Amino acid sequence: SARRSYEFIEVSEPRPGVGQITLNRPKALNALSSPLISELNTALRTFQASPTIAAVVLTGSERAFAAGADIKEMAPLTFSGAYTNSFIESWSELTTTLKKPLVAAVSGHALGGGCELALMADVLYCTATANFGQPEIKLGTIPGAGGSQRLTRAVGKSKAMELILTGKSFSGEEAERWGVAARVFPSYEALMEGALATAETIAGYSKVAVQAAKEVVNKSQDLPLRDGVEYERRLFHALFGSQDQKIGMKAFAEKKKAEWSHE
Ligand code: CO8
Repeated sequence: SARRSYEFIEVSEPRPGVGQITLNRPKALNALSSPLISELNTALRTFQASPTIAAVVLTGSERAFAAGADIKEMAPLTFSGAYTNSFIESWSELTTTLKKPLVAAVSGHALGGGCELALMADVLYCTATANFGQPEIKLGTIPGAGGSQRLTRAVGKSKAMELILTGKSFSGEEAERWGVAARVFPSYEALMEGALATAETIAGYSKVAVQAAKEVVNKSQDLPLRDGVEYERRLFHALFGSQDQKIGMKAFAEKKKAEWSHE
């Protein structure tokens, strides 16, 4: 079962096919300590392996999605210690472990590593008053979990430079306007309803097609256009070998609802 006990996160299955991970370290505004990240990775692996979960929602509290990496844990780190232990590397397990779509629901602070974690999601939803930013420069360091790369791809070089060099934060409303967030919501309740509804919609489709769709969109972030288009076409061709392509197109012709085989 996906249910087991964690100290810094909560795990639930709030809708059919939907797994939810709630960061739950309220005393530190969900600062992303190594033990928290380790629990997050365990929960992601469990959801990836679960036959009943088809999409995942990642959220924090109304006050904080996550206020960053744990500054108190990082303060004494040395170069050689961080380098040889690959500090932060395990954070990106989210982007490699989970082949099922992940919707991030961001309310409150999403700063530093919290902003970077949100940027790793497949779909980012937030409240209008969410507080995003990469304040690392104020601590004498720089983003370390992909922020300089993913934020730049999302908002363009000039805006990313401004944000990362000044450490100024930006609102959920701005995040939506700049394309960082797919949608913005007026309240935490509306945010969670929106995120769960989207995850449930995704979970209602063919698992094979959903995984392929996530894979090809992600390729657009890594590959030159020509290679990305070719990659998409190969996978598009491959899906003619799935049962669900036959089921989906037959159901359309017969004006029926598709009953997916997930094969
Ligand atoms: N790490 C550790 N503890 C934190 C963190 C954090 N990032 N953020 C907040 N806390 C703790 C506070 O220390 C405080 O604890 P205590 O009650 O024991 O003093 C508690 O959470 C509540 O925080 P505040 O009292 O400060 O709450 P406020 O509402 O006054 O302020 C803020 C909220 C504005 C979010 C404020 O807490 C803040 O500025 N936090 C730090 C934000 C920040 O700089 N984040 C970036 C960290 S650096 C980083 O993430 C690098 C990422 C690189 C990727 C991986 C490499 C590490």
